[in-house]
Amino acid sequence: MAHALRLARQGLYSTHPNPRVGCVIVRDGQLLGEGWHVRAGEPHAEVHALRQAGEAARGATAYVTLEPCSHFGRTPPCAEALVGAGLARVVAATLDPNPLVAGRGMQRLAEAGIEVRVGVLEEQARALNAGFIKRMESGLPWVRVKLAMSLDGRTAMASGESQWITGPRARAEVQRLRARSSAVLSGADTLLADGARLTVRGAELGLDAQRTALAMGRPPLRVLVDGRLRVPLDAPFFQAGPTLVATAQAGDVDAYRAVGSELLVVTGEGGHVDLPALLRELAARGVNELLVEAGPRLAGAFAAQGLVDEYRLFVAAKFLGSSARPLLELPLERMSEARELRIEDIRRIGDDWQIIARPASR
Ligand code: AOF
Ligand code: ZN
Repeated sequence: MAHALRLARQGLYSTHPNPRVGCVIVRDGQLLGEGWHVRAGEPHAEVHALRQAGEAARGATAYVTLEPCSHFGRTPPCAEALVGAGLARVVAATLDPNPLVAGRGMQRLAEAGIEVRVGVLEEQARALNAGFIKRMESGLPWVRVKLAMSLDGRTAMASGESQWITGPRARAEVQRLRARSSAVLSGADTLLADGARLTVRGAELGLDAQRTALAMGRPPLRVLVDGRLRVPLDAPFFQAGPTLVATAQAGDVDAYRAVGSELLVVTGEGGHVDLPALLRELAARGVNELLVEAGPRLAGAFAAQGLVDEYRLFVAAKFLGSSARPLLELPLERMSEARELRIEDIRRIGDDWQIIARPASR
């Protein structure tokens, strides 16, 4: 199963909106076939592994990182393929939360007399597809908020000057975070301040040629939250390809369409963009993982509304001083209001540090 998980991770940048899945077929300690799901519309992991194993699959064991599917989607059901190939045993890391499957895959296998087991390296398997699982279970994407700050918790000088707080290695990591996401989101403040495009740039990913090609073949949807439509249509963001603009007021739909952009009106309280409604809409469009790369106000709004699943905090070893801007606009008065986080990982990236943290409540 550990090997099947390694295979599944090959699809990190390309399977959207599908989950990343790997499969190996084994008999008497011998590897007979292996495969991973590359992209939606193409064969599932099991199909690749079965093709490789051929007749040898009869009586063998399949390890799959996700319950084999039982439905006709873009491809036929893997459970049937496994039954047809005569597998003796199928071990799945975790069940498929897709309501079209949800246990029916394992059930079909068991009914055909195959020995089944679920729950091997389940935690790792679920972590790899946290976005897909959350979308299937709650109709919302996995929201990952990227923030970059100095050791004294500042993000930009008072002037707004903010680029290059962290070094090239950390920026490459952010590129990979973009590339694995179904969508990347920012706000009008950020785009107006630094002309961000939110694109994935192959040369900056730091990946091998195969993975770079997979990542570039499926660029994330770029989303702008612009409540009052302040970002002009000649901004670099719009020049870099199709986008989705979420706004709180009616606008010139045709003008946005002319630059390859879709205008989505989602008005919430106080004339702001209704972030939960936007998240539901993104999930409905198949967004599993959403990367939020916003300034203190928008990132603060995501935090204040309890919409964040994961923080990626890049910390640069420098002080920006007391007149620089804070990381999040989150006006809290008392210690009792403090937002508790649980740190999952801290690692050095070049001269910077990356902290992965989750709200303690999740
Ligand atoms: C598997 N093995 O490798 C994957 C599965 O439209 P389709 O046919 O690609 O089906 C997509 C659904 O199939 C997806 O939502 C998820 O439930 C499952 N993904 N299942 O047996 C795989 N990628
Ligand atoms: Zn399948």
